[in-house]
Amino acid sequence: MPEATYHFPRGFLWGAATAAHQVEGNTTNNQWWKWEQEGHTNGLSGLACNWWNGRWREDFDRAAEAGQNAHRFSVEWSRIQPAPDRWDEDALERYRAMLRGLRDRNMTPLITLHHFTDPLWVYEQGGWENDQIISWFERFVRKTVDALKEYCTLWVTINEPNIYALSGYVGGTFPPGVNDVRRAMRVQANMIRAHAASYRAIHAIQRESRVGYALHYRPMVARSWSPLDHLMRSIRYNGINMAFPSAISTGVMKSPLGNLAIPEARGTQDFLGINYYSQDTVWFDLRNPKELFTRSGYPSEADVSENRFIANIPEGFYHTLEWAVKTYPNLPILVTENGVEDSTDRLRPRYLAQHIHQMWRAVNFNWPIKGYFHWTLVDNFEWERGWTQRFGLWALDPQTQKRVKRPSADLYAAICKENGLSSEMVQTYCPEVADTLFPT
Ligand code: IFM
Repeated sequence: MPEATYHFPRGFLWGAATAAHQVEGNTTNNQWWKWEQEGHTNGLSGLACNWWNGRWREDFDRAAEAGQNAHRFSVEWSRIQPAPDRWDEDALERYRAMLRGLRDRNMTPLITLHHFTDPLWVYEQGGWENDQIISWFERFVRKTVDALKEYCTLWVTINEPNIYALSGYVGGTFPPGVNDVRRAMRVQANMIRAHAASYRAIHAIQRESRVGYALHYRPMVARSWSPLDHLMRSIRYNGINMAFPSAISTGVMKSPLGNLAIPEARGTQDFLGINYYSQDTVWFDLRNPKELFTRSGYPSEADVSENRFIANIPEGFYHTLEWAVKTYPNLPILVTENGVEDSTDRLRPRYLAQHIHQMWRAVNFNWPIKGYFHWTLVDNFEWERGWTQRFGLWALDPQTQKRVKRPSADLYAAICKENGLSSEMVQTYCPEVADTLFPT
């Protein structure tokens, strides 16, 4: 194997991504907490990583010592605005302290304003199906950005709006646990409108801000040559991926149920946030009307994670970045999430190295990829899957709050510190892919 290093451009952002409900603990005033108490999840978020009581400090230390120069976290709407007519200034002060904590550690913050959770008062009035959400959310965004603007210029308005809408209103695994494509599309339409309003609001408050959203993008291939499988692939691909991108490109939201004009959305992004985990194989399934007769899975030979939640398909990451750059030429791209569930760290080192390698290939075409945020720093609460999936560079025992470093944390630290991936790193942490990543 040749000795070599794949370097990234100077100033590249390397960090991890987290979300309030998954790390803070005791976020009792949102719909997810309620959903957990009703028994819909595999365990309870409880104290999570106990960040609300200050454990973010030691985790930020871990990240900084591991060479990370950026961090993405979300603020919890239900803490900042616990009731429609009440703002919690102490909550905002805690987020300011976290931002100062990042600044003290020379880490660039990226704040997500909505990451799957809604205050109960919003949920009880219909959540994102209620058209009033656009002004509710904009008001919350104004208040929050105004309070935090001293420390942050990078904003993600909404994380994975497609997953929020489809898991809550088609798959039924997220609250409110519904199966109705029409309602899912209404939710996405309101998310687009709220994103557009927030985009303008943030720019009005902070001229130098850079605002985007984080798209969970799923590249897809048809399972066979059959025209029906190809048709299903196209329906599913557009249904899952395209609502936001189409609205932002053209002002028209594309949906399997028809198109909807949302002209104010056009052009409302300064960067595209991409969350990539895996690629799906899609086929026609008469028994699945719930998902418009489409079904997806992974090939039987795929390199899958311990719960088969993710297949390690690094080329899919490259195709994702290629799609992004072709769809929005010259628009900066941030990889806002990428990672794998793996409690034993059997797969993660090669998953990480192979995905960084694909991102390096993309960067070499001068595609404007500006940073990478690994999901995630410390094991945290994985929504309906609870604690059964472990995405952390550090393992967490939620009972004792003890953190234990996984080997991948050292690999990622080496990558961040070098601003690149070397053959030596691969040889040390995942020699099984050395020949494919560094061919002779
Ligand atoms: O934990 C989630 C995150 O909240 C959103 N993107 C996918 C991650 C892994 O499941």
